[in-house]
Amino acid sequence: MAAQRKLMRVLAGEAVAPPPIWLMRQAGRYLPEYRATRATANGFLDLCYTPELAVEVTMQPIRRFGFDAAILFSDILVIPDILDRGVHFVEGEGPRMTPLAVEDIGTLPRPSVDEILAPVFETLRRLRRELPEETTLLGFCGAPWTVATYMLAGRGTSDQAPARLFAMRHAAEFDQLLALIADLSADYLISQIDAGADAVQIFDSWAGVLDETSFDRFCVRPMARIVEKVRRARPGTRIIGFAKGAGALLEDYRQRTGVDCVGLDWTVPRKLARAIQADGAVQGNLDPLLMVAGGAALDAGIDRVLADLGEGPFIFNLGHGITPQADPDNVARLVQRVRAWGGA
Ligand code: 1CP
Repeated sequence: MAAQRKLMRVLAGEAVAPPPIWLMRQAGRYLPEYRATRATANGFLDLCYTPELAVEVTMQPIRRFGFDAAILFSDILVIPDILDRGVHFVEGEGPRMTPLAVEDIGTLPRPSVDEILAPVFETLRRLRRELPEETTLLGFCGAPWTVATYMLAGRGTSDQAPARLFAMRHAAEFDQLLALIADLSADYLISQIDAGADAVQIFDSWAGVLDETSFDRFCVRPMARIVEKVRRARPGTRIIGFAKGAGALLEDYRQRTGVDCVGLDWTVPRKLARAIQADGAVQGNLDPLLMVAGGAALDAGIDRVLADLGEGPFIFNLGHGITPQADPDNVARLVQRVRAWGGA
């Protein structure tokens, strides 16, 4: 059955009309039912580590909109959490943790992902039982560069200067950190596949702050390392790579990393998007703010993305996560319009 799911067919390189659709961050604060469940949890990480609650919030957007994929409810920062970095989420501000110093790198623990993240795998097993047969179940993790930016700064920043400076000053230790995160992330994804994920997405949300050489060293190579490790352990695993802001560097991203599908943020020009699609699946590209604006601007944006990318192997998605200000009615309108599309 898994191979026939619409989204899985696209990941195998098939063009499907209308394209399958899901949204990054589809479970989240723009949904009143999410806010209600969130209020019953003892903090954000409790929501991620309590299978009953994580299953509920993962299912909410599926029930409401009937997306073609559900994405495990968790966060990319569970990896720093199991590395004992003191991860916590400050209401209205975002994630915080103890900033990593150069002398900490050699002393980081080597946790067994399988044991320590057992509740996450239980969430996936329950989800596969609850989801409609035709719905793809996606697992995910953060890419090493993006996870490292949070570990080094201890929080989100606008330009990731702390991580970039660290990489300039301590190249050997930085490579060591990326390799550690890559290996843990590969183990994490392998266990997600074993627990029922059909495919996985790797989020490199901060790829866009790097020059070409650093992008190659910090994003492409660690991504290739994860892909290689996962495929060696679980041959045929389908992987989506999302390197936000990478622009022209996305041109040969599929070949250099080995991912099946290339995520496109909303700034990727259509000419480049189509060139990337010439040799395989792409996903994304709609400006997430259209989910706030709605109306004619939303319709025009949807139609443009479908006209440009709908004919090749394509997964409809936003160019980044949906924001808390998005209107759920606009999401319903989006799904309806994409499903009504009959091809160009
Ligand atoms: O209090 C809350 O409800 C917190 C909001 C929230 C949510 C709903 C956070 C904190 N994480 C999540 C869930 C989440 N995070 C998912 C769940 C599944 C889904 O998509 O529905 C996923 C895939 C993520 C991934 C994630 N977390 C990324 C990569 C994708 C992206 O948006 O770029 C990143 C960078 C994070 C870190 C993070 N976690 C939370 C916040 C607010 C942030 C960003 C912080 C920052 O940079 O300042």
